[in-house]
Amino acid sequence: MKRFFLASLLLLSFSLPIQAMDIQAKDAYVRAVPAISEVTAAFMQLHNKGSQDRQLVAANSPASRVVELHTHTAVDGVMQMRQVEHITLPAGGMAELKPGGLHLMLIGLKQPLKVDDRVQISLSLDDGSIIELDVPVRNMQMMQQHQHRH
Ligand SMILES: [Cu+2]
Repeated sequence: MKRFFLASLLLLSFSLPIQAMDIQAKDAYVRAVPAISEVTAAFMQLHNKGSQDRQLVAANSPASRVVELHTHTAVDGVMQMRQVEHITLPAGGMAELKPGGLHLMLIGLKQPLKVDDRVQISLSLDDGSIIELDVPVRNMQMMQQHQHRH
């Protein structure tokens, strides 16, 4: 019995990091906002290289009071933000968090975020694993102008 218990512990300690490594965040950034703003949004692609669907169930950041999972939906033809319980990361696919769609909402910013600041964001998944991200602050307007030039 004791041996079985130890074997289970070993399995657990090996399986958690492996599952977390299946999820990779790419092109993550936080939108720079005017100093008076107390909210901003974070965007990224979350790739799931695993064979099982994963759910992003929560997010936290020391930069804000709370982080909510949000999406945009059209209500009577007007796009509105809505909080969602989780964001599905399909097996072998990805969830794209982008302007006008899914995003992380940082609410109650503790200090102004300037371009090139770094924001720590941790993502909690439904299997109990946590992904720590170090995300740069970007100026969205500048990025759009940059894209037009090419
Ligand atoms: Cu939002």
